[in-house]
Amino acid sequence: MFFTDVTAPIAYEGPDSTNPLAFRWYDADRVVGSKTMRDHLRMAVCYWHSFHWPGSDVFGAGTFDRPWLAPTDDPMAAARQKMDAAFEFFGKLGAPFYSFHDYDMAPEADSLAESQARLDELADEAGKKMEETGVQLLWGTANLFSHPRYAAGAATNPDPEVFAHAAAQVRNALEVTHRLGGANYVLWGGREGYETLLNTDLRREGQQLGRFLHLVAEHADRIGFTGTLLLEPKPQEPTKHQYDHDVATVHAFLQRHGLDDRYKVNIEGNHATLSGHDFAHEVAVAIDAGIFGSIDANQGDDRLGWDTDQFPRSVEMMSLVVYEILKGGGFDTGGFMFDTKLRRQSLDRTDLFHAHIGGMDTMARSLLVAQALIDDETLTGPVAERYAGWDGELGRGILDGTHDLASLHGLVTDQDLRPQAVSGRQEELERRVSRVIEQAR
Ligand code: XUL
Ligand code: CO
Repeated sequence: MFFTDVTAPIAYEGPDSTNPLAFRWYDADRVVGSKTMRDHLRMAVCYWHSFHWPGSDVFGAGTFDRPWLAPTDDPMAAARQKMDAAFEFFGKLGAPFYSFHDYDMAPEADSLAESQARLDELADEAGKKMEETGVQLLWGTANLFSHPRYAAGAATNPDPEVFAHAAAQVRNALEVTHRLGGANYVLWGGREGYETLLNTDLRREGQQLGRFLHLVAEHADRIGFTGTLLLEPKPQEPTKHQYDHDVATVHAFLQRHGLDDRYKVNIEGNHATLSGHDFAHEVAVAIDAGIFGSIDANQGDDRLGWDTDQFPRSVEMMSLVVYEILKGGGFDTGGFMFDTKLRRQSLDRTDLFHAHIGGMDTMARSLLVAQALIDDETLTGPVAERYAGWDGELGRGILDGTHDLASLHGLVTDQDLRPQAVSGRQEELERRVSRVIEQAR
């Protein structure tokens, strides 16, 4: 046992509770709208930041109390300890899902064959623990960015041998994800991009990435993987220009390469804001394009221009994200995955509980707000009213081709049309949303 400060599963105690190790909003079995909170939110803990990262940064060593990460000459024994810690945590927290990269579950070895053997062995153990605890896999992925071979990209590397290595690694990770019943498989292209055009053939790199994604989709079909394939947009970091910049860029790329019916997106809050968008904007664009898949639930810092991966605490921001998702029909195979890091000074193992309980409460409260916005039609009425003209004779005639430029010119001049500007009522609508946030219970 690694989390001895937490002796029983975290319980729901209601909004007035002052117990720091209890949920105030996440009441898994409570029905909201048509589903339980558990089924709406499908929340997942990530293996890498929570169990594989020691609290190091570019300036300093690990700070966290994580005995399973201590230096060792038996990396497989350490990986088993890490897995024990992870599943003890998932169970006590009551998280229904988790996610992992190949090499945060199984330490990478000298050869791909040995790495694969290690991953197969540990994945079998994970499978047993999943059966025992009922925790499910939201998604698996391959780490195609840490090893020096990937410095110039994985699929977009100028060297096809690196492409081959990445392909082989994804084949293994995809098969393991499939064996563990993963609901999705994610590809995040942290090194798929470039630093300078002086050494880059942008066109070739795009073709390589398109080919890679076709190979992955073909293999998924061949092995009968029925989960969703997801690309995770991010504009930069670690690479200066990343090809999967934002949702709209990814959508255009998928269309250009004939992949838009095969891939959806995994949208991360902090990546959305790094690309200069509101988080809710990215979700709305994905839903509109029919490529909405899943969410990495985190948030950045208002003044830091990098990916701080903080636990979600803004109900104001998350309510608008959940609202877009509910309007779009909710998650299918996706969920809210905590791609989130503790601050480096949060040394204690129990800090992992405080952070996740806070994140889960933020998402649960945001769900209540979003459902209330839908039930009260807080925004649907004003939006419908704003566009009402498009349901009238003129609006319909423009869209269905009855009108052309000449007929519209005739209409404006003959009738001396002088359209009047009307208020967008933004501040009034913001106040309506605030009232729902204050009152949603
Ligand atoms: C990096 C990031 C990754 C992906 C999975 O910014 O978000 O953790 O989610 O590779
Ligand atoms: Co992420």
